[in-house]
Amino acid sequence: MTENKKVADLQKDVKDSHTKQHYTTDYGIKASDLDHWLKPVDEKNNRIGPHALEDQIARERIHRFDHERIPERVVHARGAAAHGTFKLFESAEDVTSAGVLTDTSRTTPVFVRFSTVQGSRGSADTVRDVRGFAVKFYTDEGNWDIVGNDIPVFFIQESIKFPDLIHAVKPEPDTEVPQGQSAHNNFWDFVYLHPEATHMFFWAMSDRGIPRSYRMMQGFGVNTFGLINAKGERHFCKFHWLPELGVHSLVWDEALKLAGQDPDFHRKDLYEAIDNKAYAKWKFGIQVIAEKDEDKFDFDILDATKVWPEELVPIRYIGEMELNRNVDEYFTETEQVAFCTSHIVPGIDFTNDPLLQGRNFSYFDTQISRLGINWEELPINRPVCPVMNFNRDGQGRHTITKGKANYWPNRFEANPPTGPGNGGFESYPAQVEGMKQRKLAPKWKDYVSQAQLFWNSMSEIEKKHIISAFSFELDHCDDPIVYERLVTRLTEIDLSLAAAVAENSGAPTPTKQATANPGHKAKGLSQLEYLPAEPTIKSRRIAILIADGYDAASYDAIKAAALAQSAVPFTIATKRQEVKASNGTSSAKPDHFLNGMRSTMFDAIFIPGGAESAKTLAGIGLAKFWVREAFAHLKTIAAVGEGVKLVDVALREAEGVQLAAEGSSDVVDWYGVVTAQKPDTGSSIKDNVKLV
Ligand code: HDD
Repeated sequence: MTENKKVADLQKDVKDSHTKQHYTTDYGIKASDLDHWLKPVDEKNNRIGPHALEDQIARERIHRFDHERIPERVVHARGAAAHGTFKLFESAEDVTSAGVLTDTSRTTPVFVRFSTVQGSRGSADTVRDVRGFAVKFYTDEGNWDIVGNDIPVFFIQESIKFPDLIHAVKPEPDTEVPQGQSAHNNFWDFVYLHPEATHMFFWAMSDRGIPRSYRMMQGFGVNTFGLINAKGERHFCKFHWLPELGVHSLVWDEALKLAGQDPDFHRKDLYEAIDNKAYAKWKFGIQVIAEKDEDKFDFDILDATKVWPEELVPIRYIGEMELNRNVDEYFTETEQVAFCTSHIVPGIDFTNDPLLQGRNFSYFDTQISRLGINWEELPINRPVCPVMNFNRDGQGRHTITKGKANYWPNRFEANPPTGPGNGGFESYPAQVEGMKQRKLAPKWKDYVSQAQLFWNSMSEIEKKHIISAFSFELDHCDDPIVYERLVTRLTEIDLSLAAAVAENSGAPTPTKQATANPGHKAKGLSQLEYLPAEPTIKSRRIAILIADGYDAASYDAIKAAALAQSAVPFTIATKRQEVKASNGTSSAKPDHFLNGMRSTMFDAIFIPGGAESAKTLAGIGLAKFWVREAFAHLKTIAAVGEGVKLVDVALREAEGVQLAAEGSSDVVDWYGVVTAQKPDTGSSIKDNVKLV
């Protein structure tokens, strides 16, 4: 860990709060009392008087507290972050001169912040939304930020529309509803009125919108950057992150429940994995297009609403990132980190991607209102390479710079720019043509082809999930013009999809495919293609359900087996006090008691043997519900010996509920078990029970 230059740099500022050092005020005097405001006290008569304004210690504490909040990010307010390292295993020197992408001996520190987009800082993690995936590389040549998402395309082509997009998706202005969701009139109204959003909203309605973990998401730089090599040649480039653990999602019922049961599910998952040394890893890839090939595609390669299909432009994986250190303090690191698309290093350049051009303005600007003009001096933001410039003054300036040279040119020839060809940043001398106008070129008009490509490339179960997601979202829109028009947009992609969504959302059933769908498919769009190279349970959470009288042998065995494969076993019992095993000698200290957790928080459930334990659990409604709910969410449930009894009773009763409810599906839905569909068949719990 010490090889991480950024972590070493931050340690200079880290204080330990767990010391016996006496409390001091901000100006350094030791305080003798922190519990009372200075005031007249007449102890004899039991009387106290008003606060003395004089108490500088009490005033300082209140003043500071009053100003603790800063504006949250206007988007991506809710996030979690970690430190790590980036290593290159193959030099990309044929296309770039950037040290971070050519020097395979380097270990470059990174700081990565994942986020949701819509919700405020206190919103839930598991909502349906796009996830931010922002990486800051602290390179030897300065900071480089890839401010990306878990979805490779964007809603709009022109950055001027960003305020409208965000106003439309954020809670509506009159009621400030809904929080953390796009399921409302304004969002669907806006995206209908901006057809270019179609491709991205298909991605957002797919399982990509409800990831199982930040560690199980792909990342994409989205915009088109330029790579410049030592010969001065330019290639167009898109950046990719591929998770070692594969791409996995929650099922919608789980996501909904977790939003209430454990709103911090994703951030805890990240911290827990790193604490357990199950370090998350991603491969880093580039897609490059030579300048001469710029016009060879049906779409404009600067259009952020389009992917570059891998069949046409293969991804070259050249590096690996590992997240291996949790933050010491949320605010100073995760909240104060500030990413800018304009942070690039020599060897990388911008292109005329219009969205990127606007972003380059916006990020720098927003940091000033969040953090003040000297935000790049904050510990988490400052580079690990030397910084020397003519910046002076401004609120919260930290650096003390000696001497008189605060301008260029100066008579001291102090801090000169490098001049051309000496490793300083040089913009690529690109040819610029065209009349100055407020428009895009004709090639940018096709919004249907790639949305169709995405839909066609989905597996059957992914298609079902997309239909459910559209149906859920539009069900939350109560203005008929919104859901009716959106269904007409869907007829441009696929009629059967549009008809299914119409039925669920209340729109008239469409009968005509509005735009021919030639049925093209592409590699890399279905997330089912991204399973881990080797099947793994690393970092997966396994709940072991026990009560007094459990079988120590099977309990110990599963725990040891889980730990051996770097999974995380949790003992869940009828109480949190010591639980006694059937052998009369062993016992277990549970991590949680049954009602403190829910099956949604785990990836698998194991029930060890032990007649008394199984009997107790089988008699507890909540224990049975755990099994049923996990079963309905298609989780692995394993039981040995008498532990099978709990599974048997839970699932037989579930079938009983289903049968008893024949003709009255309300009752079934009330149990919440039928709504979750088995991903590979879409069958209900009743069918699943028969499979057992
Ligand atoms: Fe953005 C934050 C990703 C378009 C303006 N954006 C922000 C973050 C991510 C993205 C991951 C959070 C960074 C963090 O963790 O601090 N944004 C994207 C992607 C886009 C995109 C992948 C499309 C390619 N964004 C976009 C546009 C604009 C912005 C077109 C404005 C013109 N984004 C911002 C912002 C934010 C931001 C307002 C809010 C907080 C911040 O920048 O630091 O400036």
